[in-house]
Amino acid sequence: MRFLTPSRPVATPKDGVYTGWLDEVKRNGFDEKYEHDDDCVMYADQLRYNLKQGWYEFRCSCEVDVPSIMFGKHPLSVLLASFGTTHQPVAYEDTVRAYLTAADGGDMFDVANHPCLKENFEVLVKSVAVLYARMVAGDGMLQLLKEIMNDYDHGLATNCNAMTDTVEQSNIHGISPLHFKPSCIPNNSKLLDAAVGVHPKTIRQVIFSEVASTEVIDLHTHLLPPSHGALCLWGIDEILTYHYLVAEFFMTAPPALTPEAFYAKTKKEQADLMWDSLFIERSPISEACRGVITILTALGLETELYARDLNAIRTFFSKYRDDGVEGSEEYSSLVFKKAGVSYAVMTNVPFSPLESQHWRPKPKSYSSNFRSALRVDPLLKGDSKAIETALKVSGYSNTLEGARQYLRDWCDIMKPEYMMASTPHDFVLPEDRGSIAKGSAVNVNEDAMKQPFAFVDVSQNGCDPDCDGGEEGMASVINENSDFVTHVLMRVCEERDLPIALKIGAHRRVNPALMDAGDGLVAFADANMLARLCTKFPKVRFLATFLSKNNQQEACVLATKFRNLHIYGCWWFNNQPSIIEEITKMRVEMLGTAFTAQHSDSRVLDQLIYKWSHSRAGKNYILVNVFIICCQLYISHTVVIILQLLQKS
Ligand code: RAT
Ligand code: ZN
Repeated sequence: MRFLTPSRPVATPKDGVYTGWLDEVKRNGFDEKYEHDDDCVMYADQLRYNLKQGWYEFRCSCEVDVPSIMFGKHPLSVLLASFGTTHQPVAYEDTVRAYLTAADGGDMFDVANHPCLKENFEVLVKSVAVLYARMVAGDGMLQLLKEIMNDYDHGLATNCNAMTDTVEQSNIHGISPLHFKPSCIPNNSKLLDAAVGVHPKTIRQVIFSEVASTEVIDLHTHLLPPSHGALCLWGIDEILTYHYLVAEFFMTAPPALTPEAFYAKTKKEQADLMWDSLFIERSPISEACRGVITILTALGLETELYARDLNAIRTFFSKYRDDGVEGSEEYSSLVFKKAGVSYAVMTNVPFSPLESQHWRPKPKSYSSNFRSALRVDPLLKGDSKAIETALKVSGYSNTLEGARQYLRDWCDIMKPEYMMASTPHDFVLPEDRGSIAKGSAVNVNEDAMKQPFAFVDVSQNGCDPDCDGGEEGMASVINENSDFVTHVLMRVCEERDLPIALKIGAHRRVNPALMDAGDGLVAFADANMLARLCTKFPKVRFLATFLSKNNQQEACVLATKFRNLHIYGCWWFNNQPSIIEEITKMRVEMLGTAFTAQHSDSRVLDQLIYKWSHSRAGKNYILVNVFIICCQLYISHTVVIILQLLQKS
């Protein structure tokens, strides 16, 4: 690294001897160096250093040819000095490579061209470029050494891979998923203050490396923690029996195999069938199948995968399984770490006795990787039977106040991030309950609502926050669907300042025999319902995602009309590369950064790995796309600013 230290000036060196400046010393340049000083120490071969003045000499006779920087052969130091100010690591890679392969430099030409070693050599080049860029930016050599020794698992024996900042070409071309990789540039590095520049290659690399190293928050999953025992799903048999895959399996399953017979089998038997059908007899190219491959590859099970050896794959998981809850905890932390997910929001259903037993009388503890969301589908559905049963079993009065108290108590127990519900496919907020202006009970002018800016007027004129849509005279017992919404759900959301997440457009049980795998979608869901909710409950913050591709543009428009509406994720049937690309581009164009690009909807822990590495980049390009689109949209100067803000955030 010292040989690569830039020296000023570029004046012709005497006998190839250059001057470098020690850390913390202002690089004043050769002229200010005292030639004859008692403090000089000769350390080798006529080379000296002076600790007091902070300089040292080094000899470099290496001349390199780096056409991307300068034509012809030039001394290494001249080339490095030509960079002037600090650059991003990728800018130095060609020069570092040229130095390392030069006979009078690193002399690694053979290594660089050895078929088995050239990939490793490239990793070395990239890691040297990072350290070099950081030193030029002003990060001290001692700081770098301390970091390597203290912050990396293997200290000075750390694989150079951990110190590279650029990503593989296969990532950039969308061939392979972009796995999480902690950044090798810490937040206190001076490199973060350096300009990104306007070179497309550098911008792309910076975007990829920022996206790869940013930990995500997963807004909606169906994961439950290891302390919830059998409800915490993980491992190959669960991965293979994911309902997205079961649906795919049944498209070509033998007619003799009924869904009932399939579900009657053990998990392992079901997984065997799925594996044989989707991964051996057919090519696993669907998004859900690709997900399985990504998980297994990330876990280091390529050999087992290539051998199509399901039992060998099972052996890997049984090592954790055999350690009981501790094994699940260990596996769970491994998955979160690999996926780069700081925490995942669970879906916690108080109405399910299987789940509530883990919360009452005392909540089971769980790691900070999990946070809760209180799922309240029966309230939105107006499923009075489910609500009445829940109230009765838990000893609450069968009244609206009883239902409110039930919710408040669950909020106290679960401490949810938000309430959530998937709306039933025929969900409508009755006009008389959710109408926009007080008194216009059933007289919403549908045509007027279709006019451009209809909702601006509506929200500006505003419905009185206390607008009750004219409920007076309605029954006070729980027998009205919208009473649950208006007087229970929204009221508690307001009281507790909790957002409500709505998932709109699922058509449950299109093919009931297939169970979860038999759910479908509503081609056009009623998005006006969302507008009415946002208007009627301005103090409640709504998170919304639509299942139909047809609703996506409308959702974006609504989000620009209501500040209490936030659009999130590419859900379920939208979670396909081509659709994600389309939706994400549209969202960036219409909403800027005011939306949440993705949530995983994982049901099996391991899925966090694939859902997020596909979402970071790969064919989906989600997060990377957001920033690449930004770059296409703005002039380069703005891009530089955006990237610098991103780097710092
Ligand atoms: O995406 C899914 O896994 C669906 O089965 C649904 O559960 C959906 O995510 C939901 O939360 O309703
Ligand atoms: Zn879900």
